[in-house]
Amino acid sequence: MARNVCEEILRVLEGAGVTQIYGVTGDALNPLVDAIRDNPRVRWIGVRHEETAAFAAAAYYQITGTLGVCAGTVGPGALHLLNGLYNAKKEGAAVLAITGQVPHVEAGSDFFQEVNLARVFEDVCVFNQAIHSTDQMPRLVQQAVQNALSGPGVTRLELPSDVAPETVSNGEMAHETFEPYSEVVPGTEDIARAAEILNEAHKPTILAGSGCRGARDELLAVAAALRAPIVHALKGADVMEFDNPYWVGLTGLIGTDAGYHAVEDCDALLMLGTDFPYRVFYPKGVPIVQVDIRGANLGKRAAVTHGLLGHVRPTLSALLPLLDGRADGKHLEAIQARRKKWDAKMDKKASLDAKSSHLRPQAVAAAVSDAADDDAIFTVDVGECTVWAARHVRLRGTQRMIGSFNHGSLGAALPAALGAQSANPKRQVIALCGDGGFGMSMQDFVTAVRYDWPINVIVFNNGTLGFVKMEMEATGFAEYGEATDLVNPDFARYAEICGGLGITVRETHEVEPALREALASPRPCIIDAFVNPNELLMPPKIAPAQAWGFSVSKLKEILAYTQDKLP
Ligand SMILES: Cc1ncc(C[n+]2csc(CCOP(=O)(O)OP(=O)(O)O)c2C)c(N)n1
Repeated sequence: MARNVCEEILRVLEGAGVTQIYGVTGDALNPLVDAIRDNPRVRWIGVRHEETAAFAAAAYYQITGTLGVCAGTVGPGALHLLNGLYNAKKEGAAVLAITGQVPHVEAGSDFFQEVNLARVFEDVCVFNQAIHSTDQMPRLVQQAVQNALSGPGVTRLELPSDVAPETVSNGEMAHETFEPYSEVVPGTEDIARAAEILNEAHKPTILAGSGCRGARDELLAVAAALRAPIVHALKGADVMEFDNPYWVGLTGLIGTDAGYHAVEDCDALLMLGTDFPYRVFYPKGVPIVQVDIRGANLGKRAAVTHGLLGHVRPTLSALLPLLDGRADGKHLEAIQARRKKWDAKMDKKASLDAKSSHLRPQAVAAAVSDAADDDAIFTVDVGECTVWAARHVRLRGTQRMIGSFNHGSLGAALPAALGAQSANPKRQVIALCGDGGFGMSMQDFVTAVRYDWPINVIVFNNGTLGFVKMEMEATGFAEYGEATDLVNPDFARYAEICGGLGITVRETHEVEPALREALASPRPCIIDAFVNPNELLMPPKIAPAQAWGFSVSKLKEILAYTQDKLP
């Protein structure tokens, strides 16, 4: 049966398990959506901004492991994809972007909407090709898929409007796409050297990243053998249940006291599947063993003593029988004691009956955590809301938490919620957003209404770009409301106008009933939570430069709060 170029694209994508394409159509993409109209397996998800499409496609991959696909038409439509695609690249998601292009007859003439997309997308893509002839079909599509999955990374196929509807003659040459996966185990000598270093340590600590996904049991076995606390990066937060005694918290600026000290006080560090970027939070002068499947990550952030190329799970299985460490458990106990104190402090901050005239964002985050399903998916925006999520959402090991954790883009949480919910219509999806972040993607709340996806959006409404305000204050800039204050619409009314459920929360006692109503509702929902804008973020370690930036009164506030935590 003769197919056109777009039908051939769909045939290859179906073979890779793709079930939906997120995008905004127009011009060169019209033949593609026309082909999808008649396709029973692939669905077109019409969004209201192409950036949403790219964020959603990345989340779809992160949750399902299946290629995410997004589409934007000629020129501006394609350009709108870019930030979301960078997010995919930096979060390690396999995403294919299909973009339009002007017809060949106009190429190079500065035609209406013409943009040199090959050049624009060069940096973000691992594969970036245009379909110039039907003779390239379907091999070019197959390569775009194969390259995306192999990275994982971002690829782009450009579809000029004259080529898109043409009939393909050699479609029978189509071949499968393969999901390349093999478990890589470092060589025995490498493993033995790693064991030797770790066995010497009295106070070893493990730093775990998202590369530990699927290696929970092995991670625990090695932690137990070494008597080592496990600190995690934000991207690895959902690998293990929060209350596991070895799982002591996050390090970094938004980390915890126990997480910070576990790394700072150790005499050997075992880094597992993490590219945690903040060099100042790595220990100095102690041996570091690093395991990563990306060889380029070895030694990238810290002075690594021994780097092993491998997947975390089989590497730990091979390492375990060689471990007979010297640690007597005192380091682990000391960190566990710190963690207990920290958790108690956090519990107090997040208590729903906290005696505060303001609604505390911590209390909102903790209440969301308590109310969530065991297999809930949290999507997290960037800003102070990231901190509330990191510290007060106590993941159970069966839940997922995704966000723009490496790219750090505002506005990612709502689109990621759409991508996650579209992949799992029955799983509870909760987006935790700042009012600034939500404002950047709120036009696509109506997409959840349209497709009957019961996403739950919690807006931590503090009327300001809180994190930046804090950042400016911490670095000694004068407050400048013009830049950081926000004038917001009524988000709950906005939800209703879109056809969703909207609830406003101003008082602590309103939080639980609001969550009950939202999570039980089959409609997408926005909880507009008016939280205290003056809640203090407390880094576990306050660098002197930051401390000097604070006014004396702020410094006192922090000191009162952190007590013995200053270096
Ligand atoms: C697209 C984008 N623009 C700007 C920034 C810089 N930035 C980081 S956090 C932040 C403020 C976030 O404010 P809000 O969403 O209200 O959350 P809050 O910090 O108040 O919880 C900004 C502007 C960014 N990370 N991404």
